[in-house]
Amino acid sequence: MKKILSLTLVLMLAFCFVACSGDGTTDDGLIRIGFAQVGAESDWRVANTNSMKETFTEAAGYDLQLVDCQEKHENQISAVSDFIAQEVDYIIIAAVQEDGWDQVLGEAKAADIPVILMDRTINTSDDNWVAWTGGNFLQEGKDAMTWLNGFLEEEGIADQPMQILHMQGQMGSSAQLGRTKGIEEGVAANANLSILAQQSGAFNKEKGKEVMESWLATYAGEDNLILIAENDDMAYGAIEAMEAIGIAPGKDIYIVSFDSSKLALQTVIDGKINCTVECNPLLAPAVKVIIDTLEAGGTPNKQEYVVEEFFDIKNAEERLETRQF
Ligand code: GYE
Repeated sequence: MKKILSLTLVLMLAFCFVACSGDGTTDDGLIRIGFAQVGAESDWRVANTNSMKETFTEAAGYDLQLVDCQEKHENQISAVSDFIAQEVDYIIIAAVQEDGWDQVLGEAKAADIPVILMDRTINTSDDNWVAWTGGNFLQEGKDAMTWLNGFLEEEGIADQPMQILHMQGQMGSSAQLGRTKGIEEGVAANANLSILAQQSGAFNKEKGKEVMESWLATYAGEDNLILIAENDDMAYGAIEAMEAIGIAPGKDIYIVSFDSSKLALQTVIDGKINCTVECNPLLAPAVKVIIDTLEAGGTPNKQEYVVEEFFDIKNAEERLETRQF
């Protein structure tokens, strides 16, 4: 009987040694990453998810657990709580909204799990996260307005009053807040520009189409309209709404959008989007640099902006072929 008992004990200990290792790494030595992704609302987001999956593979030494949070803050909070309970090695967040992070990130900190922010920034103490990488949304908004001013000059209509239909992204996300600020500042700085309507299309094509349909019902007869959509997908929806009633996108109504996917560059070449301001979703390699640095005991850069440009009829064609998303 004693023998059986001690054999059971040995087996139990052996099992525990293999299955549960105290620091949260898996028994197979993989680095465990919990990634709370916004959702799948746009081409940008899908490219971003793919970038993560392609970079953090098992072959490269990672165990990536990806949670699609369906654009809900509550889902992100529970995903992050689960990651803490599982004692993952790193938590990566692309945040649905800027606010509401203090408590759960305090818990991650207490559990000694480094939090890396990707794409979106959040409102919380800097001590609650290790590093951030992504685009400069305020700058993107400003770049859109600089481009627009130049375009209106070239078209010879810079002295005419122009009316902007401003379609915003997911409200409360840093991408929306930054771009909106840049756009509003640009409008305020040019006496010939005004915002005729402002509404969210939630960064998605269907919603973008709906919002444009409702705007067209009221404003289709107005002159000098410009649509500024805070991402390409909403612009695609708006283009469908315009074409359905015989309005030529890019001509009857000028269009500026953000992200610059391959499809957006093609739409520029087709003359339906006049400018798309770049935002790069292929952020996983930069996140990997952060993790590699931490694994080596180093300190990663706190904030790392990716380089961004814009595309219009002058450069879209030559850049389309090498475009990666
Ligand atoms: O522009 C939009 C996506 O946060 C930069 O989120 C990202 C934005 C991107 O849904 O298409």
